Order: sequence, then C-alpha cells, then structure tokens
Amino acid sequence: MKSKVIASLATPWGTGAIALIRVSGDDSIQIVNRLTSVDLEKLPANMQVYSKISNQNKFLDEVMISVFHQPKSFTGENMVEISTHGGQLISQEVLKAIIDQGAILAPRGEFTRRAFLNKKVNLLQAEAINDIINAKSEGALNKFRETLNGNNTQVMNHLKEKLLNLLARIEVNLDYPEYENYQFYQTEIQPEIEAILMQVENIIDNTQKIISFRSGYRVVIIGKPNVGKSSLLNAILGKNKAIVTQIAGTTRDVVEGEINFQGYTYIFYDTAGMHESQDIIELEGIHKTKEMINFADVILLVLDGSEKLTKEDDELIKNYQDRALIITNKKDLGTKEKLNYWSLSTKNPQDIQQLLWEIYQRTTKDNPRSSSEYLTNDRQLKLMENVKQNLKEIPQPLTLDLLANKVSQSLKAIFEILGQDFNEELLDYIFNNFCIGK
Ligand SMILES: Nc1nc2c(ncn2[C@@H]2O[C@H](COP(=O)(O)OP(=O)(O)OP(=O)(O)O)[C@@H](O)[C@H]2O)c(=O)[nH]1
Ligand SMILES: [Mg+2]
Repeated sequence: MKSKVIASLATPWGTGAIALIRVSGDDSIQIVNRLTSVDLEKLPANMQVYSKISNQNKFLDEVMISVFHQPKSFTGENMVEISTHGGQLISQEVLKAIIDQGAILAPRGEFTRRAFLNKKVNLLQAEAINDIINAKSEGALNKFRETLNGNNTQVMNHLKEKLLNLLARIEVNLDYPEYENYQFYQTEIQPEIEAILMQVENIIDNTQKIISFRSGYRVVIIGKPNVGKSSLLNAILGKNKAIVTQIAGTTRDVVEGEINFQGYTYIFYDTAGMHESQDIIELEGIHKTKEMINFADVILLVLDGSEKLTKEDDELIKNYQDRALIITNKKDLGTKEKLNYWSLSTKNPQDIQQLLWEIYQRTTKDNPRSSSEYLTNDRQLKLMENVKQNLKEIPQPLTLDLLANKVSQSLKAIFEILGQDFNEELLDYIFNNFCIGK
C-alpha cells in the first residue's frame, strides 16, 4: 500500500531568511514535480537544485530543492525538501500549492513516526530527536545526543540479550522434574538475575537524576521574614523580580525565576517568610512554602547574620539542616554571632557567583557520566521500574513456568522501551539459538 504524502513547514513560522518545507511519501517527488520548472523525477538523489515554483501558471517563488530516494532519507520514504524565501506568506503559499496537488498536512511528529516505522530510528532515538529540539540545558542536551547516537540503544539491546538468554535457558529446563527446579534456579538463574537487577537499579538511579536536570534543578529559598530571601533571588536573576522592602512579611506568594549556569538550568523559588502568623494570606503563603520544599533539589535556608538568631531561626535550622545549604546574609553589616554557615551579602556579586558554584557542585556532583548507563524520560523510567519489579518478585513456591513468566514480563518492558515487537523477536531468538528438539 502506498503511504500518504505528508507536507509541512519544518522551520518556525515567522519571518526569516529561508523557510524549509518537507514533503514525504511514495509520491512526494511526483507531487512536487507538478509545481517545479526542473524535472525532479530525472534528478539524482541527494542533490540540491535551483527551481521555480508555480501553481496553475502563477509564479510563486524561486527555491532550492533536494530530492531523497527511499530508503535513504530521514523518514525512509521518498522525500523532497524545499527552501523557499522566509516570509510567512510565501512559505505558506508554496505549502498550500503542495497540498492542492494531493499531499496532506503532516500531523505532529509524523515525519519521525515514519522514520521509526521504517526502522530508521528506534523509539529511544525518536524520543531523543524531540528532546534535542526542546533541550533547555547543555547538560541534558549531551545526554540526548548520546541517546540519538545509539549509546542507550546498545545498553538496552545488551540487557535484552541477557534476559532472552536467561528466558531461553529456563524454557529448555521446563520439562525437568519439580524437585530439580529449585536447585537449577539457585545455581544457574539467581546469580544472573541479581547481576541484572544491579544493572537495572543503576540505570533507574541515573535516569532519575537526568529527569531532574532535564527540566531544571529546583532551588527553593526559605527563611524567616526579612532575612533577604527576595534580595537573594533578585541578585541571582540579575533583575528585580520580587518586591524587596524592610517590612517583614513582604513576600506572600512564591516568586520564581530561571537562570542558566554552566550549561544547566536552575529554577529559583523565593517564598514567604516562615514564622508564627495569624494573617490568613501569610499562612497560605507559608503553606505553599512547605509544599515547595517537598520537591526542591536544593534548599537555601537564609539567616540574617547581622542579627542574633531567633527561636524561629533555630526551629528552621533544626528542621532543615540535613537537606539545606544554610546561609547567613547581610555580611556587609557585620556579624552578631560567630556562625559556621555560608556567609554572604546579596549586595555583593562575587558572593552570589560563589553561591552559584556551590549549588552547581551540589546538584551535578553525582550526575551520570557519559560512560554510564541511563535512560532519559519518564516513559522509559516507568518501564525500567517495571523490569525491576518483575525481577524482584520471584514466585513462591517457585516453578519454572512462573519464573519464565516474570522474566518475559521484564523483557516485554525492554522491548517497549525500544519500541520493538516482543513475541516475534523472542521466537526468532529461541529458534535460531536452540535446536527445536531439545
Ligand atoms: N545591608 C544589607 N541589607 C540587605 C541585604 N539583603 C537584604 N537586605 C535588606 O533586608 C531587607 C529585607 O529584604 P527582603 O529581600 O525583602 O527580605 P525577605 O526575606 O524577602 O523578606 P520577606 O519577604 O518579608 O519574608 C531589605 O531592606 C533589604 O534591602 C544585604 O546583604 N545587606
Ligand atoms: Mg521576600
């Protein structure tokens, strides 16, 4: 069956020097050919040519066109790419002409979906393409690049093979008498499952870290009123985002701002000062602060070093010292107590830079290195957790049937991560590696 021809603008809609229109599908070359002054059907693949584009004798634009022959294209189908002048209207007119000739407007992600269906990329890589486009930090971008490059695919394929091998060995032993099951499991299967579990747990751990930094590290600034939390946020952002006054209780809602530091995204949250209050607006603010703390990657607990610590400060220190980086602010005013905390003034840019380095160090110190094994998104993480759960739940009383079932469940999750068909591959593997009569 012929694939429908899809077309779409590949560059952002707006004014620019050039706009790129992509067309893909069996008849894409014929369809575009009806609009061009050059005969695209006679054009060798992977060449760029100059052409005029006209629709029903109306001249539309002068363009550059590339033709790709299946399977050597991004989607694996015949493809045409047209660079038009970059105006909003002109690119739309050319696109409309292609639609008039019988193409349909491509739904979201359709080009990559076809690339996946035509096995140009696996699911991990298809997801990485989207991630690369949307990456907000260099740190995350590097991980997505490695995924597109196939690193994680290799890790998953390797894991898949280990599980397939395990499953095949369990299956050929299914006919043994019951009493031998347990011994076989203990000596041959259990050590392997444990090794695989360790690897899986390591992947899960790394993936959680990546998911945390791909959306930006969350840094929540807390402390009692008037210690300089909003001043700190403003100094970090380099602009006056939050209102600062000498009146305690100025900030009542969460104010947030984002920066990029050393290639990583950090989202800072300034919160309402925490103290005993009767004011319902303030109480609501304090409630929100507590919620923010729950999902913080870093907590900055701010104290006013120019004043004696109060009962409220002591309470906060007691509650958060395990998780928080404790800061004494207003260093420029001198110190009232000798405290062994990170000392700074929000008025001193050098102090702010040093603080940012400390936050950077704390957040990135355990980041997975490029040589390590990881996945990059929630879908993959969930499936990986599925693998873990199945391998952990060894059926009691143990039968090889049930064990085989658990291993296949975890395999199924790996196949899903890669977007592959489970049953067919498993059968192929078993038939190709073992003789049927065994
Ligand atoms: N001298 C000095 N004053 C500071 C410093 N940081 C903040 N302040 C002052 O401290 C007062 C309170 O600052 P804010 O940033 O509003 O404090 P806050 O913690 O956000 O207060 P609430 O929103 O009420 O909880 C303001 O008058 C600031 O100018 C500092 O490093 N040195
Ligand atoms: Mg404030």
